[in-house]
Amino acid sequence: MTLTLYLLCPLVVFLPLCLPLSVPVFRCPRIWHCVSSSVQLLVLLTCPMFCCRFRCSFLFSLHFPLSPTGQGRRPPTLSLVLLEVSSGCLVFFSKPARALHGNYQTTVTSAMAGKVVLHYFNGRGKMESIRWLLTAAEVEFDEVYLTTRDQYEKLLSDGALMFQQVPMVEIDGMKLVQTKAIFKYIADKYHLYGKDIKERVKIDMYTEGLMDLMEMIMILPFSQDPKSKLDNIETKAKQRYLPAFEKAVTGSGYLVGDKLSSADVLLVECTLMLEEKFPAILSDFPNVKAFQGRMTQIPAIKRFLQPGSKRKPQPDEKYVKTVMEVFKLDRLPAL
Ligand SMILES: N[C@@H](CCC(=O)N[C@@H](CS)C(=O)NCC(=O)O)C(=O)O
Repeated sequence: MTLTLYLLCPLVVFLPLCLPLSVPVFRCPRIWHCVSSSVQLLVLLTCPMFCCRFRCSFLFSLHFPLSPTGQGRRPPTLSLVLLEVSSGCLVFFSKPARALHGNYQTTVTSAMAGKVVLHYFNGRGKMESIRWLLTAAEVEFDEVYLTTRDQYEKLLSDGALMFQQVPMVEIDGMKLVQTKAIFKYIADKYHLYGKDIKERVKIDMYTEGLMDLMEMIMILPFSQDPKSKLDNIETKAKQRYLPAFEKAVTGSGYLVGDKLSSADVLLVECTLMLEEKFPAILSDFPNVKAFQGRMTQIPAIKRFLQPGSKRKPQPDEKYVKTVMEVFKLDRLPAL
């Protein structure tokens, strides 16, 4: 519905003006200006591929309307300028326009610049560990937030989501899906994935364990009875996971080998997540607490923890609502 309105909007604005004056339409530079602007706007609306170009020509035509009669360039009247500016605003600031063109431009300009682009919701979910890892590797990234079903369907129809799921990350000319695969690729590329296969398998074991634990916390906002789940998470964290990490972070101070790896980055993210839910949980795990203290002093991580960074807050109702709308879920799944 919104998309239809969005497509019709330039017609609604321009046709009443153009139709009564359509003869002899090409003699009058002003009318020509109107018609050409309408066409430009229509193309801009229907064809995101050309939106940058047409935005430019649209703005250009504001200043120099061209007439095919050779009467040349004339400044448009104030009323024409106001008309175009207001219809332009309608178009550019409408919700679907922002979704389609904003995302399109972010993707094109970032991908062309070789920048990493993350496609996910404006929330933590499965993407947050990837944000953490890119941050630790000091890799800049852009984000395209999924806010509407239309955007998700566009990704599907573009064939960008191999299993119809996000997270999806554009990197090195590829569109990667599957969180763990993406995580490993980034870890490997930025030398956060151990020095040999023995280190790598250890990093994988820690990573899998941490992801299992974090997944339990991640799905809480989508659970029908989150309170009862919390007790179970706390018990598992204290009895199963934290004791293993308490042993592992002695020695070099890193989980694996003698340098930072993706598993360390994940552990610091996980400990902070646990403390949000259970503030005193690390009191019985002094080595893990000390590890967290060291890791949060790493400059890139320290910056990430400051307000205004790309780190996402804990999920709220708006985030849950958006996820449910995008995936067309009418009620919380029985998790
Ligand atoms: N194994 C996948 C699972 C991804 C996943 O479940 N993504 C959710 C959003 S967090 C999704 O796209 N769900 C839509 C669906 O499964 O149809 C991964 O780890 O990336």
